[in-house]
Amino acid sequence: MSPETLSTEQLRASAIEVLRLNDLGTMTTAAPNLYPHMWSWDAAFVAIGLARFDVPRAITELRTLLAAQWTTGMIPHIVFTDDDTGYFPGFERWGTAGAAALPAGIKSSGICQPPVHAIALLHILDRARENGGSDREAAESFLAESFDGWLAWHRWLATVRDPDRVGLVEIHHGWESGFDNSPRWDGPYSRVVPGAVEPFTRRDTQHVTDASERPDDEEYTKYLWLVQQMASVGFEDRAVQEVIGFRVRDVFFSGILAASSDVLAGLGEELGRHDEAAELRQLAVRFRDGVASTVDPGTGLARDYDVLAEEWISTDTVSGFAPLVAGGDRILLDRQRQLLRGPQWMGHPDLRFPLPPSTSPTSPAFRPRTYWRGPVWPFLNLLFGWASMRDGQEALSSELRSASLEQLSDLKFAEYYDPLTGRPLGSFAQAWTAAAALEWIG
Ligand code: 2M8
Repeated sequence: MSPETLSTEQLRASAIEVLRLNDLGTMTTAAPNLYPHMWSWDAAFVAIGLARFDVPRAITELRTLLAAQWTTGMIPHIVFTDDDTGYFPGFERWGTAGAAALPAGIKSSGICQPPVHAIALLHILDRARENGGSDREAAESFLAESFDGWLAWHRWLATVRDPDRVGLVEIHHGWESGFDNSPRWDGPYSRVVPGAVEPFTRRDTQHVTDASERPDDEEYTKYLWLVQQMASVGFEDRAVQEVIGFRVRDVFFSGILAASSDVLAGLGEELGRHDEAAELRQLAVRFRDGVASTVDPGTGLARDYDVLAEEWISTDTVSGFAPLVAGGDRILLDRQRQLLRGPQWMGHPDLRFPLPPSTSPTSPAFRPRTYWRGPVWPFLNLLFGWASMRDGQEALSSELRSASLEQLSDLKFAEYYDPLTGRPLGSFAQAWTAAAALEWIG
């Protein structure tokens, strides 16, 4: 259906229906079949969407996630529901049951995902304050109740995952980046040599039209080997760093930590937590500088760093725009915006919609239908839109908004889209895609 014939109200109603469909009461599944559990950064985007029509439910989403926080401060990347049969690897296979830092009664994975949560909390507060009354009261009391949890999360990332204080977050699995099989990780994964991995049966390939949209079995073997390595030391932070075969400084994760730390600092100031707010502002500066330090002067894109191979990772992927998320230096950001709108990215002549693909169509690594190797991810566009508004770049935000609304008017709420044909791919009724639609509608 074209956007002319589809009313905003229809799009909104369908997006709400998707969030209701995925709602298990106190958590939202990332997708009905492919992802029947709660994912950390999905939950944050879901909360942004929920806040557009149900502030108390949005608060519940973040509260559920925070209840799974490990005693170290880490927020796990998956919080499992009791029905553990639909997804692989489930709780049993993760082997986190024996981890000393897992809170009692919680079933979770043993790794994390990018910290978009403070940004979600800010959205909830903004909506609640517009609504006033009990929404406002609930959101403000949730802020007071949860601030220390988010603070512990940011502190854990800044210490355990940046021990050398370089302003870049170290990850130990492609899943931690959220960009699972991006060309960013081809180099590091090529050096992961799996030992004996227990036999496994995947479930993900049953829920997509074409299995080649997903990572292959060889990739999965490496993913599971890394999980086994972590489990072998009980997911203890220091020991994991010693044994793990994948250590990468993730620039996009770091950009999110910078942006989110600034937001959390602002919320801390509201609560009169001035020392903690000052600490968070310093973190924001450290990670913003860290991100800026990775920019390749030739390409203008930010880069990841492979700690074990001691080398920069240069790929034409959307993570190269981490400075736009982190904020900061005007000259750098102006140059990045120009690049983003240029012919390698949003301005590429073959694109169905002018939206950034996960890998540039001009890159030899570009695969238009394969997961994180080329498709457009709607939730990422929302993140870039938010950062643009924060930096007073209304024109860019509005370009992203109108193209996104057009893309999402197919009402499939797909996990990702083919950038060239606009075809919806991966899971349909994906929760964070519906949430992005709701937030774009406003
Ligand atoms: C995808 O990742 C999971 C593993 O965490 C998977 O493929 O099984 C990624 O797109 C990730 O970014 C996302 O959070 C998750 C749920 O939507 O799916």
